[in-house]
Amino acid sequence: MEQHYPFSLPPLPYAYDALTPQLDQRTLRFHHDKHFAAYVDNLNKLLADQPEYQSWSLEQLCRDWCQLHDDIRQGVRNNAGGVYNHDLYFKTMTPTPASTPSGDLAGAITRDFGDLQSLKDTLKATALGVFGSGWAWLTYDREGRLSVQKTANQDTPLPLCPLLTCDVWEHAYYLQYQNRRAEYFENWWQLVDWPQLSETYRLRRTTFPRCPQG
Ligand code: MN3
Repeated sequence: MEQHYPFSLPPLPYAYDALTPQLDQRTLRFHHDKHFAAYVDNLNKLLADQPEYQSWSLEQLCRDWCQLHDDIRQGVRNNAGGVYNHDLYFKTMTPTPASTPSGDLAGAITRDFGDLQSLKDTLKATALGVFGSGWAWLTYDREGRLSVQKTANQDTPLPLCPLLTCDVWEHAYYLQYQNRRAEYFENWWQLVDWPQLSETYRLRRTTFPRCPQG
């Protein structure tokens, strides 16, 4: 998201029913229109009377939240992270997924995980291992090395650059899957937009120009 205050809610990049049966319309409506929107609104409210931070990019707010004034520090940490994480989450799912990565990314997955199944197994174990609310990530560093990370609450993996993320807050799946996080993960995995991720990774020197590791 290439912007600063006031932030706006990015539209869902596909129709609300486009990801069925893996994610149903009701789940997407609540997740995007209520939860994601609330993070955007709350972040704007926190920054409304903080002109010195209104030029900060979303990445900067997420990465450097510890430098903010005491009274807004934790709120910005939570809500800027909520905006950043959900933006990536919705953008990296697609109604017309391809089953495999290609190009540089395919090579990097082989190099760093062995194969795609091993990456999936690691990411799944990480997603299922998040205690409470959080996120499981596929990230890359300055050298393009891939790794799987987890973060709690709405924390981001910055300064590692995120490529893909699975939201394992219950609000991401509870309406459709109740407590079945593993089933949600398996179905979410089917929606991953590998062509887009492959292109992002190919362009990694320029895709995240503000990312210190990029
Ligand atoms: Mn969420």
